[in-house]
Amino acid sequence: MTVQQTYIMLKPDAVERRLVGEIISRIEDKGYSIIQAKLMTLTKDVIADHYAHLTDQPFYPKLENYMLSGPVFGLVVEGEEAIQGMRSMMGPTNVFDANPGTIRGDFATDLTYNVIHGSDSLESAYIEIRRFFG
Ligand code: IDP
Ligand code: MG
Repeated sequence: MTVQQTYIMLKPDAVERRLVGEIISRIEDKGYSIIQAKLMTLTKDVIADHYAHLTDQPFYPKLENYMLSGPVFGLVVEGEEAIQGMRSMMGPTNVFDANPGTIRGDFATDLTYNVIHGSDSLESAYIEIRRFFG
C-alpha cells in the first residue's frame, strides 16, 4: 500500500450541471484527501498536451470543443492507492460499460461528455499534477 497523489478534473459538463459538490463528496466519503483544487479555463495548447495520445483521433475536435466549452475544476487527490482507486470510482472510458455506482455510470451517457478525468498511472499523475498545478 502506498499513498499516492492523482490529478482529477471535473470536466465542463460536471461544472455546468453543478455536480462538483456531489463528486467531491464521493471522493471525501471514500477517504481520500483533497490537497489542491481550482477552477480554471483551459487553452487549446493545454488540451492538446493533456490529450496528446488522442490528437489524431476522429473525435478529437469534439473533445477539444468540449474541454473549451466552460471552466473545469481541477483537483489533486491523495490517499492509499488513489490512482487506481479513483479510476475505479470513475468507471471505464466507455461509458456504456460503466456500472451504476461509478461516477460515469451514474452521471454520463455519452462517450465524450463523461464528467470526470483521472490520471491513469503514476507517471501520468506526476506529469498532470505539474501540468495543472505547476
Ligand atoms: P479516460 O478519460 O478514461 O482516461 P482516454 O482514452 O484518455 O480515457 O480519453 C480521454 C477522453 O476522450 C475521454 O474521457 C472522453 O472524454 C474522450 N473519448 C475517449 N474515447 C472516445 C471515443 O471513442 N469517442 C468519443 N470521445 C472519446
Ligand atoms: Mg486518459
